[in-house]
Amino acid sequence: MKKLLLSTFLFMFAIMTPIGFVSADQAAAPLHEEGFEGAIASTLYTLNTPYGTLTKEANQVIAGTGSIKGLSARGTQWAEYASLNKRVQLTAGKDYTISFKYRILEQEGNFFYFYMKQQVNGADVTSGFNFKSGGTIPYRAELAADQVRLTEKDGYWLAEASFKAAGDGLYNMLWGIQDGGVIVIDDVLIKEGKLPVMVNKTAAVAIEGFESGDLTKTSFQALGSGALVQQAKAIQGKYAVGASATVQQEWHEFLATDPAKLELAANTVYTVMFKYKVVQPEGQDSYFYVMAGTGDQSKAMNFGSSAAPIWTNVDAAEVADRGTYKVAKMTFKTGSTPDMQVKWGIRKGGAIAIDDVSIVKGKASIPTQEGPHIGYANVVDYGAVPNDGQDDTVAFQQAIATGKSIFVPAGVYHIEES
Ligand SMILES: [Ca+2]
Ligand SMILES: [Ca+2]
Repeated sequence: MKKLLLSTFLFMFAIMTPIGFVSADQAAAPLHEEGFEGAIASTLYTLNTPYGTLTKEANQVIAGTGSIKGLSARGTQWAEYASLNKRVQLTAGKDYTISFKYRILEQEGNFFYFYMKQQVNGADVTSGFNFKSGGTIPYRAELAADQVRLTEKDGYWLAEASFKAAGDGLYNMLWGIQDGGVIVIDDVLIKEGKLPVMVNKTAAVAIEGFESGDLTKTSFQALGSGALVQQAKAIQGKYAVGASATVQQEWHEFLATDPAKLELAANTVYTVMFKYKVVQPEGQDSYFYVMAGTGDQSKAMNFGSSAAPIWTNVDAAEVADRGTYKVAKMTFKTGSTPDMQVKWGIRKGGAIAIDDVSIVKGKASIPTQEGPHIGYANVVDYGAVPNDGQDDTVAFQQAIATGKSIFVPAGVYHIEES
């Protein structure tokens, strides 16, 4: 069985956003699975009167034809509506993950909760978490932050928690409501293994040098006159993206992130950095620009032949001169619109080439030293291939051996413990 070495790597990722990291450990057969499609007596669950019922109402059910519904009034402190009482055997020292779907039908007075209880050496060991509308977890017991995850899905939320069984035995697992609220839960699943560490697989793009010679293989799309250019116009390597516009073209966009491959989260700080070469200088009242977002929420920087931004509405925009080309960066916070793109354009004439584009979460400065990947070891450069189902362990080890910070482009990687 494949395991993820992620805990070893996490500190290295600390300065970069870990991206696209998904465990390969998905194959284990569930220990327990319940979708509440039949009578409750046919399940291992106990519903506690008056809080728990089996609902078959189509507008309440999450999946299939039945879900469990928990309902309690304001002022009721600990309303345990459902339990899975000592029916699932767990083994001491093993990691398990429990997941269930839920939908809140009426907002909590205080919180909803899920807890596990077990006797270890005669003492109760309790672990679990409280959760609220909007996916917040006000309290966790005996579970680290990365062991509990609430993810919004289409029409419901998925709760996942992983834990190490403190002792052999049959656990008591229970679901409840604190101070009123109405909730439905469904599709409870318990399986061996830790919660895979998973972040938005398109949260950022590694440094893109366009060296595949195929824009469709990147997280970018060409607009207008934008196209891959070669050789003389390339800044680093063989390819760059080039574009030109006439003085009559006021806002000529030529490159954008592909929203199908790269999604910028709302209200999040990102830094976009890229190299550029002015092929035909901008004229008077003319400039090149990079922008994120639209309308009132857009963040932009205008740049050109000078080694400083021409104009910007962000605090952290920079241009550095590297002789034959320049490096520009803009740190910006996205607005409340979740589908933001980063776009490059030309206003009123000029020609430009863009290369080595990176978009990462958080702040970053233009490095003082130049290198093909500006101080980062990109695992892809060491042979890791995302999304191919093959083992990437050696590539990661080699990238780590460089002593540089590790950069992980979007995708799924498989790493085996040795
Ligand atoms: Ca169901
Ligand atoms: Ca290049």
